[in-house]
Amino acid sequence: AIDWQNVEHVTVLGLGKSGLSAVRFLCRQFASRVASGDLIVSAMDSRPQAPGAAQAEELIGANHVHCRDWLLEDTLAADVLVISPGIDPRAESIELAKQAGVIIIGDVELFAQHVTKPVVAITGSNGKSTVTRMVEYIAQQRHINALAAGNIGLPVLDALAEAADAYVLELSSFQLETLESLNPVAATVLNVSPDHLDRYDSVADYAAAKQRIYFGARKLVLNREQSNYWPADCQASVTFGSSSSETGFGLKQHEQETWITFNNKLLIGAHQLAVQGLHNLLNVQAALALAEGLGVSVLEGARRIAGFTGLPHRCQLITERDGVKWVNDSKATNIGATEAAINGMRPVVNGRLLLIAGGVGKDADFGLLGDALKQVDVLLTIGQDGPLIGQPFNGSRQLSSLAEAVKLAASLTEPGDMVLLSPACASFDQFDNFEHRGECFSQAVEALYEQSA
Ligand code: UMA
Ligand code: ADP
Repeated sequence: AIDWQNVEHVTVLGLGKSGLSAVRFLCRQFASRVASGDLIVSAMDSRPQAPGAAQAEELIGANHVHCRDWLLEDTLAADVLVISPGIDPRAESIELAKQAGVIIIGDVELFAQHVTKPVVAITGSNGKSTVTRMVEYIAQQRHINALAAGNIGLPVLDALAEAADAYVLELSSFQLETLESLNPVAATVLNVSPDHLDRYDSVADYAAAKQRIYFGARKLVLNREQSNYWPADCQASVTFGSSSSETGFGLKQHEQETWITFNNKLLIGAHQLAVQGLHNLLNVQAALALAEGLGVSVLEGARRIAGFTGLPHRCQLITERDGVKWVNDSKATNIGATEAAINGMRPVVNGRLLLIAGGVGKDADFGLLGDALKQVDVLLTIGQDGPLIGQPFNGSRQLSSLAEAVKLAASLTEPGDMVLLSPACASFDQFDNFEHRGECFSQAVEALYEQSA
């Protein structure tokens, strides 16, 4: 842990959500030292109009907030650099400062060094937010005041200031890169599929960042289908997966229904759950295993999770009109998520499956989507990398906007069909974020039916 007595100057890099929460935390934790000038807190952001600059100025003074690119002299002037997840620690000015003895830390490691309540930690390429909310839900149903935080939206250092019995953290690979001392009561890497290859050299590097979540974990929740990503020591572990299994969580067919099993005994049937798709059965398994780390037995957790209805923008049924289902899976920002959506949805479509995909591909190899696309009948693409997705598909169409794609889809549908927005891409070429993209989709669908009404 940092010996704060010997720290005179800490600089927060990035003034988005995490950076601002770090400034707030430092001002709260070291109030008297900051007030007396004994500890200097400064902050920088390379955007001229950083979102958190005004609030940071109120907290630490305008003379300590700088909105410009940082230089080596800036990073070397600090004893501690608190870097935002969106900032790559391998940047030269940060790497050289580290070599010179400056401590490089992220907001989650700062949280870890100060938290006193149990923490459940969740990472993975897909399903993080869903499983985080599931664990929070199970715990809250049991009157444990659990608070979800991290990549899901509430910065962990802001969560620390709120009353909670336990924290359920969604952690991105970026946040894990600088994490060492979280020591969670339970932790999982849900799955690894290629993502963020614009920041990592290889999938192995990306997976290695994710595996840091297991440091000091009391209970490891492991995906049986990806044992290549298990840590070297996994004694205190429980596994989950889609196969049947003597121990841990599995799946089994029973009276024409798919059931989740625990230690090979039927636990809860897919028909008893409000969430849809095979991927959500795996999410439920992981959530039950993690909630046990907070003292909720598997049997009780299974009873509680039945009422969990899922999150917006994740395989969410928007409307069913004239026998056509419109499904918003805007949160699918990588290939793995879109694959899961296609595999999860195909069995529940009687007619044809129309897919709308595309956006910013983050250097992904879309050839990997080929097998899943075989289950798609009509492919409409949008955005910067739409053509890359459409290339191998016979007769795909690239549209200039999501609204145009919705219109064309509507003209092609027949009763029994499903139109699925599952982009396999980030959204920022045409939208503010994935929520904005999902809302635009819903609005475009609503507009269709308003016109025809
Ligand atoms: N910045 C610089 N220089 C850089 C890069 C960024 O100055 O080289 C500045 C930007 O100008 C901006 C600030 O840093 O003002 C943004 O920081 P950030 O990108 O680290 O984002 P935050 O606003 O702090 O939000 C972060 C997470 N974002 C990222 O990891 C990119 C949020 O996850 C998270 O909810 C939030 O912390 C609270 O913990 C979002 C995300 O997109 C949802 N995550 C990625 C994902 O899920 O795929 C990892
Ligand atoms: P994350 O927080 O990791 O992005 P979300 O729960 O928000 O995960 O879901 C993101 C996308 O991944 C959605 O499109 C969702 O349908 C899909 N998804 C959810 N769980 C899984 C899973 N276990 N495996 C693959 N895809 C999943």
